[in-house]
Amino acid sequence: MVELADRIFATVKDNGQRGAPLYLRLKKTIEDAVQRGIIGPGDALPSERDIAIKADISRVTVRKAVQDLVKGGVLIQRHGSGTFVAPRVDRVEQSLSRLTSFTEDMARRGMAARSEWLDRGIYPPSPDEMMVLGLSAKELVARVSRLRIADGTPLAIERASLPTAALPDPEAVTSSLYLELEKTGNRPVRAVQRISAANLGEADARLLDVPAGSASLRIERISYLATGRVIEFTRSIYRGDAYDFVAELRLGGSETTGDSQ
Ligand code: 16G
Repeated sequence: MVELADRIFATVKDNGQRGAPLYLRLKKTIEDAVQRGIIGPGDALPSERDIAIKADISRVTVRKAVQDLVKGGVLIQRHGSGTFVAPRVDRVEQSLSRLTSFTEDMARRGMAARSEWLDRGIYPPSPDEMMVLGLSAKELVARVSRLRIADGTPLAIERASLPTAALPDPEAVTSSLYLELEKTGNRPVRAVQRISAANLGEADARLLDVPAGSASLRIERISYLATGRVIEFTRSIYRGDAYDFVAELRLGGSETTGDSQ
C-alpha cells in the first residue's frame, strides 16, 4: 500500500478536476482507485497526516473527504486501527448470473404468475432429499409442489424440497417461495441447474394441458445460501413448447450466465 498510496495521492491536485474543491478531488481519487481495484476491500488507507503530506493538502481537507467516503459506504473507520476500504456487499449482484424466481421471471415479461397447489407439507425425506439437502433419516423435509401458470397458460410443474429449518411452515408460502425465504434471510444466492429432455407422461401432460408424450424440459435446481448450505432442491418439468432456456457464454473466464426465458 505504501508505494500505491504515494502514486495515488500524488495525483490529487492534478486528476483532471481543476477548479473542483480539493476535498472532492481527493474523494474522486480514492473512489477511482477502489473502482479500478488499485485498492480493494479491507486495504488500509494511510493516516490522515500521511495522505495530507503525500497529496500536499491540509489535514482538514483529508478529513472531509474521508468522512464523506465513510458516509457513502466506500470506506469504514475502526476505532484505534484506522481507515479501510469497505468490504464489498451484495456480491451476488456483481455476479454475471441471475438467480431469479418464477414470479420474477414472469413479471419481467409482463406476465401474471399464479400457482395451483399440488402438495405442500412436512414429510420424512426421500433418499434423494436426504443426500442433496444433507438431512438425516430422523429429520423432516418441507415440500412445496405447484403447477406454475403464466397468463393462464400452465408452464411448469415444480416440486421443491427444503430443510424445515428454512421453511418450517410450507403453508406460509403464498405467491412466491423465494419471497417467503427472503423474509427469514434464507433466499438462495447461488444455484446449480441440470437440464435434460424428456417426454411427458399421462399425468404431467394433463396438468400442463398438452398431449401425453409431448416434449418437456426436466430441470433440477440445487440452490445454496451464502454459507454454502443447500437450501432448495427443486425438480421441475417445463413445457417444451413454451419455454426456452438461454445461456450466455463468454470466452476465457470461468463465469457463464444462465437466463431463462
Ligand atoms: C424458479 C426455479 C425454482 C424456484 C422457483 C421459485 C427454475 C428452473 N426453477 O421457477 O427452483 O423454486 O423459481 O419461484 O428456474 P417463486 O418464488 O415464484 O415461487
